[in-house]
Amino acid sequence: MSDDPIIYKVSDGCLEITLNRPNRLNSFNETMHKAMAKAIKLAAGDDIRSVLITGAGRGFCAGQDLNDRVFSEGEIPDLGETLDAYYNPLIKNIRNLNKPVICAVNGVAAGAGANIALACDIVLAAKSAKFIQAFCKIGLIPDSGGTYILPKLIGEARAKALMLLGTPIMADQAKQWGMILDVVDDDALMDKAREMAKFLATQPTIGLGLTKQAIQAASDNNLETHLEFEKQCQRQAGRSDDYRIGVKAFFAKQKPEFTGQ
Ligand code: T3D
Repeated sequence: MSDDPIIYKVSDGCLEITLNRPNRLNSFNETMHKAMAKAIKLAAGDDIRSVLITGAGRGFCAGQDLNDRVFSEGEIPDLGETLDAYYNPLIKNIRNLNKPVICAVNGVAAGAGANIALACDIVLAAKSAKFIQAFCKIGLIPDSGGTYILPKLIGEARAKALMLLGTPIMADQAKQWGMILDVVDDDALMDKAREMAKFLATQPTIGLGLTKQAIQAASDNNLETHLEFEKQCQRQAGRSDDYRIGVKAFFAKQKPEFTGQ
């Protein structure tokens, strides 16, 4: 396998991104952050209609590479800088991307690694995978959108317990709590994730992107505001080629051949 910290390939409209520092459980250093930013930028292209993120080796991602966080006596770091430069833009790019992002959690997902996975739209995990809000073990707070997204997924009580205790949660339990969509046998994970990503890449991309944005906006809106937002989204969806294609195919009793436009 390549030595690049991020490997990406495009096939059939799907961009597959692999975090690739397996000896460090795919934890992020600056080089990897920069490569990831480049890969995610590609996702915005018209030719990409779904994104799949996974990790190489036995882990998904162990968050920040702590080798870069060994400080000399008296040195006081500003971790806000890394969040500004890398983690926050990554989370915003995943959430703002107007197309579905699948995460295949192939192994342990810890610290920012867990929260990057949870920021994705559909999370599948290998049976052996676990999620750890490891931040409390080193005196930090959960970042990468964790304190925003996790309580929405599993409720405040469970989110607080995971984040204050740093207890690992296995994939099966994560599914049971509604944190992820599904658990797959380890050796079947990538086939299942790729199949889903390929399917999504054949679907009406504009409509799916707007659906994602509407769901994400819902909990911050009141009903009035949100109905208005849905109306604007529906207006936009109604102007897409895929809407016309979908309706035409319905009456012709044929499978629609969506173009993503
Ligand atoms: O700093 C900022 O800019 C702010 C942003 C912060 C975001 C964050 O993500 S902070 C949280 C950082 N991550 C962690 O605290 C997790 C640290 N890792 C672990 O707790 C454990 O490694 C795991 C629970 C993830 C997995 O445990 P296990 O027993 O399966 O594996 P291991 O033996 O601990 O790790 C395997 C190797 O990966 C090992 O290297 P070695 O001994 O074989 O040479 C280990 O040191 C390395 N590794 C794992 N995680 C990291 C790491 N190396 C650097 N940084 C890591 N985060």
